Amino acid sequence: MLRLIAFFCGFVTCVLHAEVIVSNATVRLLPPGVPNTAAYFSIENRSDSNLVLVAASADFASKAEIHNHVMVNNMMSMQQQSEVVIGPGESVQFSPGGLHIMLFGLKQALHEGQTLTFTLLTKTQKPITIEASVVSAIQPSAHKHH
Ligand SMILES: [Cu+2]
Repeated sequence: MLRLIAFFCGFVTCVLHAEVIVSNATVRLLPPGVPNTAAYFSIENRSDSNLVLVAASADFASKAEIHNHVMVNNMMSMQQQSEVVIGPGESVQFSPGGLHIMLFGLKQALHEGQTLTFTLLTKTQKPITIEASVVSAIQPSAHKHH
């Protein structure tokens, strides 16, 4: 019985000590034939030290990069980020028009509602595995041909 209690305590402690919370993870579904897409999510750092994201990887794409949209000569363009720093207690949104995980060279066709897994690599902490669902970008209904 004691052993059972110890097991449960260990489990609860583990859950309470989750230091990085990722929510609303999605991968954008684009029309067939579009080779690249992007992933979005919110990430919260509940630890008491900086969380530094340095890279991303995904089995279903040939290359994954951390990108941000920046203004260059009055033009919006995307740039790879060498690191994204999330301070203790801070949350960062990866969302359309801002930070995102760029996924180059999809190796498979994606389907609405499918779950995909990708990984964020950090400077000092363990890699963060993220499960994201595939959702289509909101498109004007006039563009649908059914
Ligand atoms: Cu990008």
